[in-house]
Amino acid sequence: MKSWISRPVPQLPGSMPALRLFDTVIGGIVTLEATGEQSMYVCGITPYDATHMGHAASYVAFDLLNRAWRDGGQQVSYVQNVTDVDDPLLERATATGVDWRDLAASQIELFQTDMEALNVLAPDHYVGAVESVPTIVPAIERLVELGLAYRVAGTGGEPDGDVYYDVEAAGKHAAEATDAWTLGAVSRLTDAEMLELFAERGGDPGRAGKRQALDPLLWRVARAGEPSWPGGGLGEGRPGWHIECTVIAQKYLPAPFTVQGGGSDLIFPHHEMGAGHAYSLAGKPLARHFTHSGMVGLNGEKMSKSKGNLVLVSRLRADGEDPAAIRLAILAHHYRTDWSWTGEGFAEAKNRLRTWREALAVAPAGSAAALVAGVRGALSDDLDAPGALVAVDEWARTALDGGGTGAAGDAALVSDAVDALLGVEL
Ligand code: 5CA
Ligand code: ZN
Repeated sequence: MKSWISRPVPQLPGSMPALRLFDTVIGGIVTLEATGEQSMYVCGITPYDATHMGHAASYVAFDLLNRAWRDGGQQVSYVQNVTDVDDPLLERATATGVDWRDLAASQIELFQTDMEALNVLAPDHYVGAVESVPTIVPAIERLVELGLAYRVAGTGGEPDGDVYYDVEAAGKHAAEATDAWTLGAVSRLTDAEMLELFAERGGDPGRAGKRQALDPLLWRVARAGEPSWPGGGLGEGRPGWHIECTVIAQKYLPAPFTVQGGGSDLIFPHHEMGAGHAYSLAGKPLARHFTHSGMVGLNGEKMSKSKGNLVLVSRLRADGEDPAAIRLAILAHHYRTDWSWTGEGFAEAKNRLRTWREALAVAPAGSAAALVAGVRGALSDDLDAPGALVAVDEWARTALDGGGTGAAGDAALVSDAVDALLGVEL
């Protein structure tokens, strides 16, 4: 599928120090090896309510990583999916009387326009679930052949043939190797915690005929009124959610790739199961590191369509707000914290942007190099954007207090650094 267009990234003199990043799997900070080539898969939207501030925050978080890597001289391969067929999308389409394809297409378009406005660098491959069905089917067939997936007989009006991943068999199959996946390897949750989250997040622990309650769906055979695609030996149907991301990542990225990213609500079951599927298919871990961004609410409440409290990037843009200010409002929160969008927070971001722009006109001679080092230092420390903003704030205060006439070279370097590293155009 077509991706969006990235704006050019200014080249800066010098480079980013070694990057330290929080890894969910080990529950601590790791130093990323600067091998010269990095690869990242960030879970994309399910296109029915794009782009709310939670979505935006997750893509801005991983955009910081992308920019930090590039500044450190690393080549980055970046892949993002779009879950353009899944239950929530179909349910929303039915509820609103819109064709699911039109709903998906309109929300993907809106999302891409928002990403461009927010200066989020585009992935090299932007890949839909629907276009990936021909690659997903053989992967599921392979899991069945390996004895790690099984068909469930239909009961209670369900048709025969839905295919599930056998988490227990998969864990045993992999158990000899030290880097093997077993259930809980990524999320480090207890069985009780996993069960609760599985039910909340699209799993079906009570489905009759499953071997384990936590076995996730791989293939849903066709139902009347639902879209379906040819599934070879699996029969007509559509793919489950976790296998979608696994297969797309394996097709376009090395194994293992460097970082699997997404919001913290994806740790379980999505990234847990994806890691399992990948190990079963390739005999190698999916990714070296798993990193997750925090959840965004509105005025202290979880942002959700049902509560009617979504803050949409497109709505703010339509109101004439500057996307650079939206991006700054997001960057004021460390990517791993949960936070709330507030009017005051947005007002602060707009003030900050104004101050920075005013300061550029009076940039003190010789001030830029230290500012660039300060921003790099903060970002290399687990993408500490709030720390980077403070560094620019301090530079701006000094500039404005100095009352000088401004040094063009320093103004240009500060402006380039804020653009290249933070994605904010002054
Ligand atoms: N299509 C799947 C991923 S394969 C999906 O989760 N789509 S989504 O549209 O629900 O979310 C897209 C991304 O935004 C995910 O990384 C998710 O974790 C993140 N996200 C969703 N809601 C929020 C929120 N309220 N705050 C922060 N991040 C969020
Ligand atoms: Zn995903």
